[in-house]
Amino acid sequence: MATMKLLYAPTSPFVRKVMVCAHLTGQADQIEWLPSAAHPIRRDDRIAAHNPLAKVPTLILDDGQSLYDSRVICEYLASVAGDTQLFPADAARRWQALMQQALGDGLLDAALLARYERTARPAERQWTDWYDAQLVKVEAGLTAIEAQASALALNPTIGEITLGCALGYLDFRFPELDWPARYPEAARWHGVFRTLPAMQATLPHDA
Ligand SMILES: N[C@@H](CCC(=O)N[C@@H](CS)C(=O)NCC(=O)O)C(=O)O
Repeated sequence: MATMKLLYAPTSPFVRKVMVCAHLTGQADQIEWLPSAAHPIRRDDRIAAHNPLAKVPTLILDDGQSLYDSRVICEYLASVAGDTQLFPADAARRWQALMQQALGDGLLDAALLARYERTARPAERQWTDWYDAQLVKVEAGLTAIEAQASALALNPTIGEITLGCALGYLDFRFPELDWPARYPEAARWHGVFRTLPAMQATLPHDA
């Protein structure tokens, strides 16, 4: 029985982080997935009623309390399930996982800004320098992932989940970057990580 509702989009990499955590902690069937249309310009009142930022993911608990953003929701799901793998207690592993999450989230923020520049802004107002600068952040993020790829695990923390969702988003929305050709260690890890059942069950797709 569903005890939580998630305002979600099947294309969102931040929603995917939450869905992967829900699968890994055995809570996917306790979540009712509520469709929404998050957009930087067109505010979706269905989301705004629960999150002033009107972004997905937004989780609504049984008592009506809402939780956002993906970082908070993922940690909430791990805590409710008594999971100690996703957010390790050991200090060194915890900071590493949280840093990896920050890296993946930051790469995604830049990729999303680049995509919004091309898809949400009228063509005559688009700024190539802005777009290119976001892609510089994406490439620098990929370089950082490549440098640590040999240490990435398949029994994931929130760090690996976020990096997996970030790389999956680039495959989905920026195939022309062909990042696997230039970051072979990251590509090798992601090639196996993407086959995990929780990743396969949450592949992004246009609605
Ligand atoms: N830091 C947030 C980012 C969430 C985010 O940017 N979500 C996008 C969809 S992928 C969104 O709702 N965009 C609408 C907007 O920018 O207003 C998180 O981790 O959940």
